[in-house]
Amino acid sequence: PPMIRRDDYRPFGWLVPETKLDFELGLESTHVTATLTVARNAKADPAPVIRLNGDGLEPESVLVDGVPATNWTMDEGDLMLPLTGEAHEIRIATTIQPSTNSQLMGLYASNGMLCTQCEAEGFRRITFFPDRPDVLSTYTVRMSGPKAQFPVLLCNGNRIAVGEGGDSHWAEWHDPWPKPSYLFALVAGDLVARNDSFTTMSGRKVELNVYVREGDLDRTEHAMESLKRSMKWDEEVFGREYDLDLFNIVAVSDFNMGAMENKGLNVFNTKFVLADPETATDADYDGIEGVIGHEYFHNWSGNRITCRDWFQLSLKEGFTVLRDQLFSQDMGSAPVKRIEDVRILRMAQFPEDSGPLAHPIRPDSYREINNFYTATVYNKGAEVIRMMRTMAGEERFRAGTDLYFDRHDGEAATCEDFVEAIEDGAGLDLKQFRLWYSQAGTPKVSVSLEHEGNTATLRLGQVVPSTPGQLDKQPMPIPLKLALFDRASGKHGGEQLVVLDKAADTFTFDGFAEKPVLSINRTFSAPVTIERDVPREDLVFLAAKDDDPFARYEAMQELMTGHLVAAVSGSLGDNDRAAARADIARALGAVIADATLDDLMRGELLLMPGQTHIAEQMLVADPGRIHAEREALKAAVGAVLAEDLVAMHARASTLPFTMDAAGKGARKVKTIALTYLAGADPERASALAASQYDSADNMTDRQGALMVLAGLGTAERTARLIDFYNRYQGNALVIDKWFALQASSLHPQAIEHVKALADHPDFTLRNPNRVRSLYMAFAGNPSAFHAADGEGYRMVADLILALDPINPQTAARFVPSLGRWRRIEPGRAALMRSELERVAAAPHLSRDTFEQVTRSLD
Ligand code: B3K
Ligand code: ZN
Repeated sequence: PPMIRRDDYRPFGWLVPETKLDFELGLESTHVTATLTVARNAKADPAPVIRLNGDGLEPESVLVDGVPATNWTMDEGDLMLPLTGEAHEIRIATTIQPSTNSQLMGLYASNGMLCTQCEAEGFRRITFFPDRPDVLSTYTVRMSGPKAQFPVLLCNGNRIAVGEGGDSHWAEWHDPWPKPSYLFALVAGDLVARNDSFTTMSGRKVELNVYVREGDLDRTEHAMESLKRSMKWDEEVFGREYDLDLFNIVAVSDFNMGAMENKGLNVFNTKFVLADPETATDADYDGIEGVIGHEYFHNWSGNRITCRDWFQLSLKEGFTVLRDQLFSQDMGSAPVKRIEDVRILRMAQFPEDSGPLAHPIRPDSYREINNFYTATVYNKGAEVIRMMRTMAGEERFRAGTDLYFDRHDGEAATCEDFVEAIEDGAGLDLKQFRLWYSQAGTPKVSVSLEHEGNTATLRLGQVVPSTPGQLDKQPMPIPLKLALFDRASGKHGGEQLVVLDKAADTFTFDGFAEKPVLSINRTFSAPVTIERDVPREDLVFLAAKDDDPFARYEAMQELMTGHLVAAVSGSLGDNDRAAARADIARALGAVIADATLDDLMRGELLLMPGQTHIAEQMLVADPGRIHAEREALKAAVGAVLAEDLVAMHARASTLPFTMDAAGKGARKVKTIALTYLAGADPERASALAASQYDSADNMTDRQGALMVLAGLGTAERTARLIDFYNRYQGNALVIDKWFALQASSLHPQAIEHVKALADHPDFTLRNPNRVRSLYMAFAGNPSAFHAADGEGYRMVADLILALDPINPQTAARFVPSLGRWRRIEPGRAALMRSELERVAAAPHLSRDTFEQVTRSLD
């Protein structure tokens, strides 16, 4: 497959002001007639032939200005049609088969309904079209089909006409806003809606619907409330108002990702719509609020202003992730949300940035764009824009985004357009800052603090590591929020922002009779790795006293990570190990006892660093040893703090179920207590977990208890797993949890459990949620996936090979876990590599999997 390059961008030779689509709907076969009005694009090179992209389509008839055309040719699935005049009308008919569309791109059948997914290049699987984001067109769509099978017919924009005849009916929709083809959507099915409305700041009354299958309606309240909150928040915080009279959300159970921001018709994975306390956890509720917000916010950052080409993806995704993060921060606990977002970044993006698939947030080339919907483009993209906001301050940043929305409304824009608008609107000089868009790799910042007389001297250095295709890097501006604490009083004289924009720099601070304690990269002001030699007592100090909650969390993490890295590298004697564990247990004990903390934050401070994060600190990691040391620390802490943990569990258990911060916090610390206890005293933890499970009146408690039980070899385990399955049989989202809990468990036989579950009658490769619930959970379970004999690697490679012909987009998502081989100890690395080679050697690999495997082996 060819390599597409950012530098090769050329505007399209034709404009498509109007698009008319006619769908005769059927699950087996749908007939599509597309009528395009095209006109020469004065801003592009003359194009005698128009390229209409197609993927697996055959033209049944091609008419130009009403006359059958015979001079067209096919090029790699695309239809090439010579055109002589300035403007024409092209009409093309095709027939597609939704029910055999297992890729879930284009028009496909899910559970008896029809729906679409067009981003990035799915529209070309529906009809021939210039399927690129810089071709904006106004759509009018007519659809007809059997009334009984498809009582609900939905499309973008507004419904302008309906009619019926015999068993069939039709609807016509018009979307007044010009849009690229990737934002097209159509849904037809037997659906019911929760209906509501929102009145915008200028007084427009918008009808809101959340469409689901009959029986799911009573689980849509949270989605609807989240939507209304999103609409209000975007008006208040970004000045953005909704621009149609109708906003529809449809939930479908077969979906490749979370959701899709189609204009006026968002299509969602059921996982991000359906919730009630009996079946959804607190994390599920938060996920729904975040994704509903994310897709809604795309209406401005993505739809009103779209991307010129797919290299600019972070223009809409990075910015929209930042917007959804800020929204969730405002809806709940801001510090806890920030900590969660940093944890995701470190878990998903840092490894990407330090591995074979590293790429800048604005990539330079790709073979398959679906492979670039990554944590780098999304989450690091959000961090990059967040840094601009930190440097400008909220008010000036808002002036920048106002200018951006104003200047580029209705356009297909670039990342450069965004940076310029922030520069002009916020009054920032971002010349050097643009490197964040072009350089991949997580910068390493070295930090040391010296003290002499009354002066503290801070020495900072930065290195941006080499990444594939980028060997030499330039220093980037790195905004670091910091504070210097007086040891005696536990106070600091104010937070400061320093911007490190050289390879090395020195900053001095006067007025310190004694060496202060440094708190740096507060709120995680820059997405970098801090490298410093810091005494454990300073970390204990910050963990207890820092007034920035993020910095407190960070100090706790550093305390545990530092110890685990030392322990794994074998540089610790028995005494050092015991001393470190004692310090950690004492710090954690102080967190349990600290009455000033709320439980949500307490839970964050009690979390152990994940195995991926620990592995990231080492050049080559031994997953077996990391796992062993991490479990040993957990057990040691659990033993020392057993009574405190049991008391915390008991205290939190007395709170009745509520959805406020107190209720959520109580549930969070309960399960954390069980986790530590399970390491120290499995029998006691098992009994406590079983009683939490049995008395649970909500999914958070039930799932948390079952998660702990699933990892233990106790009698309570099997009975609860069976109970859970029987209780929720038929509820796909909950059965997904049942698969995931077992696949991610600490149980020594987890690998055998996964094999058995793959043969379970409820398992299928055709539903992405189910595939992810078993195999993503497994690939993220270090002790099972990294089994020393390579069995885990073999299973994931087998999955990739089996899934690739069915759903290449989802199959390719499993490659990165094997692609980490260079950072793993040599024995396992060889096994991982040979599995990648086995995949690479398979015939007929999809473009998706081929690209990921090749990059991982290079
Ligand atoms: N824009 C879509 C993602 C489409 C992914 C295509 N492989 C959802 C989102 O980011 O909001
Ligand atoms: Zn998005």
